[in-house]
Amino acid sequence: MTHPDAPTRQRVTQALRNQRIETPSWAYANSGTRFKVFPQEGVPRDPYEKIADAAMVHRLTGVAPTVALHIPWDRVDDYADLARYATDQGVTLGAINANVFQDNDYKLGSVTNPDPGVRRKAIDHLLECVDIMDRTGSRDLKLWFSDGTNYPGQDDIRARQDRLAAALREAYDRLGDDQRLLLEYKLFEPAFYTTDVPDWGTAYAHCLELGPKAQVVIDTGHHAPGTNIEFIVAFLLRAGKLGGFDFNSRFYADDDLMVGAADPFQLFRIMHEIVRGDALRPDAGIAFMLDQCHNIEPKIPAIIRSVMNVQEATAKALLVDADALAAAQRAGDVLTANAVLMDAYHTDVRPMLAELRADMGLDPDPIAAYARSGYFARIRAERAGGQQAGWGA
Ligand code: RM4
Ligand code: MN
Repeated sequence: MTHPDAPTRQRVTQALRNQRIETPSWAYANSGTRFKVFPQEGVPRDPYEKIADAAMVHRLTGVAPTVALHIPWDRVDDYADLARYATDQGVTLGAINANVFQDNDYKLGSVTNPDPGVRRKAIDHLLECVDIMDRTGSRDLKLWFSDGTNYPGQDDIRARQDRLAAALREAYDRLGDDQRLLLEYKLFEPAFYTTDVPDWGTAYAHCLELGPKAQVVIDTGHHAPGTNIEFIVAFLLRAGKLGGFDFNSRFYADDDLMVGAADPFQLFRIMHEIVRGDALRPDAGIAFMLDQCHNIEPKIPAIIRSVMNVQEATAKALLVDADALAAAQRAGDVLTANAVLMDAYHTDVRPMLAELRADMGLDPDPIAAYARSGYFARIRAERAGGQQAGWGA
């Protein structure tokens, strides 16, 4: 598979041309660990500047036309104006991420808090996010809850599930016809004993109960080490319950490093299941989003690199010879089946992607193009002073 034939190249590049990857507003802002945030020069000071950076990533890659917002980090007075600004820049607003994890009231949980007043406040925030979606034209409400407990006996595990279900129901019932609720899971952190949505099974069960507009989102960093994520992808796709991804990489826990940096082979295996499920097409409804933090590396090039990493894994997945694989699987030919997959994985797809970019009127090397563009010098000068954006409202 070192030299894919012309029809294969044609099929693969067509699919890659149509691929869509959403970048997160918060990845352009300052971030760090609980030990230290190292501020960077030129970092956006408001949602408009984050969108400008996202638009730059799209201009260079051609496949990142939407940017996700996080509320309240990206709260503005006039969302229609923000949406207009995005369109002027050549992008549109994507998923709205609710944030019910940074208020003092949420110490014991948000939608699962034992105090009904706190639950009301958290649910009202979810409803506010749907109001925002109406104004931004966003399709997806993405929910991640930090809710959980630290000590056995701290709260009633089962009652918390009831409270969660009631909150999700209220948010779900507020959705318009073309809107979706994407429920994200994470096994632990910040809660260390129980987490109320710890795994895909819990998320799936709640989504099933809610109805067709509720789907699961897989954040690739939110699993125990060794978890077979591609199995989860295959299962949820088959069930029609995969809504999207928050892509990033992990070595240990929720590291939020660049997707494809820690384990490009895993990313390939995930994308293979996507291709196998015919879910790459934008109209298949899977949101391919990044959820990353660039704590020590320059942010815009890191996001460009991440987009390219997803493209490379996708290209390799598209190169899998599906007929040969199916034949080997039918024949029970374990070694050939595995070899078909590995042949595709070992193909150097970078020249094909460079050629595709040239065909799309882009620079074949987006990272070099960014370095040459003068964009960084400009934002560094323009964004001197003011309050840099970070993980605060
Ligand atoms: C969470 C989760 C959410 C993200 C926040 C910042 O761990 O991954 O998707 O919005 O972090
Ligand atoms: Mn996430």
